[in-house]
Amino acid sequence: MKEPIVAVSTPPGRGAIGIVRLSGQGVLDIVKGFFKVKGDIKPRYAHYGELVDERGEIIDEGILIFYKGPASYTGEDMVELNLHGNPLILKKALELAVRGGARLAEPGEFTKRAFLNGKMDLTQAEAVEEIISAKGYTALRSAVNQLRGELSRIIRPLRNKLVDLLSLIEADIDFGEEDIPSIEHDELMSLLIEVEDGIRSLLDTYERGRFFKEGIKLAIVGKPNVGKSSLFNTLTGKDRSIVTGIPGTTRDYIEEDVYIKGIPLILVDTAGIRDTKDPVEREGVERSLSKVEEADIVLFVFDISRGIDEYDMEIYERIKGKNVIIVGNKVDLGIKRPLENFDGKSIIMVSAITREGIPELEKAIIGTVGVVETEYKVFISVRHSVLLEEAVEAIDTFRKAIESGLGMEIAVVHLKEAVNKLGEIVGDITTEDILSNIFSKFCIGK
Ligand SMILES: Nc1nc2c(ncn2[C@@H]2O[C@H](COP(=O)(O)OP(=O)(O)OP(=O)(O)O)[C@@H](O)[C@H]2O)c(=O)[nH]1
Ligand SMILES: [Mg+2]
Repeated sequence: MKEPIVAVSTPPGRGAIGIVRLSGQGVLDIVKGFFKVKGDIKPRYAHYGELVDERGEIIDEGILIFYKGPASYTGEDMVELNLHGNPLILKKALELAVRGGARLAEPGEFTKRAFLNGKMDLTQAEAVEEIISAKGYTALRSAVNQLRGELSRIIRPLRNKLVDLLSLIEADIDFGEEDIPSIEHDELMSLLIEVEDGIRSLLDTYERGRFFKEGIKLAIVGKPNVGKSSLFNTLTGKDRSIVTGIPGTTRDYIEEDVYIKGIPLILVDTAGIRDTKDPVEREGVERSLSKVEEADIVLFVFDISRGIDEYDMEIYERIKGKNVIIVGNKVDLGIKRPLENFDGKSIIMVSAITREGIPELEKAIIGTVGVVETEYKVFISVRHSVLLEEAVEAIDTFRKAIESGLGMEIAVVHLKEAVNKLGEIVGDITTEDILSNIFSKFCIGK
C-alpha cells in the first residue's frame, strides 16, 4: 500500500456536509489520532465520533466510514469523514491528517491509485471525470456506460485479434522458412479490414460525442433589427441581450448555455450584418462572421413581415455552406410574399414576441443535431480518437507494406504499433506522462 493521502472531496464553500477522504498505508490509525469513536471500528459501518484538535478541543461531530483494502475505491485502506460543511472544519481536519502523517492528495490521485491497483482500467478511470463534468443526460449516460467498461468491451476484442495475428506472424518469422505460412494472405487481409472497420465506426462516435459533451454552438445571424436578440432571449428564457427598435443595437456577441430537450447548446447572439461606417459596429460585424465560422449550426433570421431583400440574400449566400436553419421572425405581424426558395430548405416561421413557432424551431434544432442513435453506447474522447486514428493508420500501413511485397519482418512493426496504440487507450501500456496528463484534469479529492 502507498503513502497515505488526504483531500476534501466536497466542493469548496459552505454546505450541509463536507467529506474528507484518506487513502493508503495506516490511514485508520492517522484518523484515530484526531477523530474519537467509541468502541471498535468495523469496515463499512458508519461510526459516530468527535473531531478533536491538537489541544483536545472538540471542533465538530461527524461520521466515520472505514473501507478495508482491497475492497475500496482505490484498492487501499480508506477512511471517509462526513463532517459539517464549514471550510474551517474541513481545513482543520486536513491539517490534523497531515500532522498525523498524510500528504495532501494531487488532483485525481484517488482514481489514479484505483487504476494503478487494478480496480479499473484507464477508460473507466477517465469516465469518473466525465461523469462529474457531463453537461447533459446523453453525455452522462455515455460516461456511466464507459465507467461500466463499455468502451473496453469494444476495444479489447479488436486488440486481441491483432495480438493473435501478431503472434502467428512472429511464429512464422521465427520458424516459417520450411513451413507453410500459418495464415493465408486473403484471410490476413480480411481480418485487418474487419478490425479497421471496427475502429472506424468507433471513431464516428467522436464528433457526435463532442456535441453532447461540449455543447453544440448555435449562432443567430442576420440583418440588423430582424429580431435576433429577441429570439436569443426567448430561447434562453433570459433577458440577457439588449433589444431596441434601432438597427445596429447588438455590437458584440453574447453567449449563453441553454438546454433543449436535455441537449446542451451554446447559443450565440451576434451583431446584425450590414455595411457600416461606424467602426464599433463594423468590428461587431466582423465578430459575427467569425462566430458563423465557429458555429455547428447557424440560425439565419430574417423579418418575414417585411419579406426578403437583397441584403438578406447576401448574408444567406455567405453562410449557406454551413448547417443552416432558416427562421422567418415577426410572423405575428404577417407574411410578405413572395418568399425566397432557400435551396429548397423550409422556412420556420416564428415570433420571438408571441412565441408562435418556437416549439417547431426547437424541434428543428434537435433534428439538425441528429437523434442519438449510434451502434455504441459510449462516445469516445479526444484522447481515444487520436489513438484510434493512429491505430487505423498503422494497420493501413501494415496492409500496404505487405501488398507491396515488403518482407513480413519489416512490415510487422506497424502491426505492433497498432497493438500498442489500442493498448494505450485501455491503459495496458502507460507512461507517467500519459497518466499525469489524464489525472491532472481531475478534481482534487476524486
Ligand atoms: N412584432 C414583433 N416584433 C419583434 C419580434 N422580434 C423582435 N421584434 C422587435 O424588433 C425590434 C428589433 O429586435 P432586436 O431583437 O433588437 O433585433 P436584432 O436583430 O437583435 O437587431 P440588431 O441587434 O440591431 O442586429 C425590436 O423592436 C423588437 O421588439 C417579433 O417576433 N414580433
Ligand atoms: Mg441584437
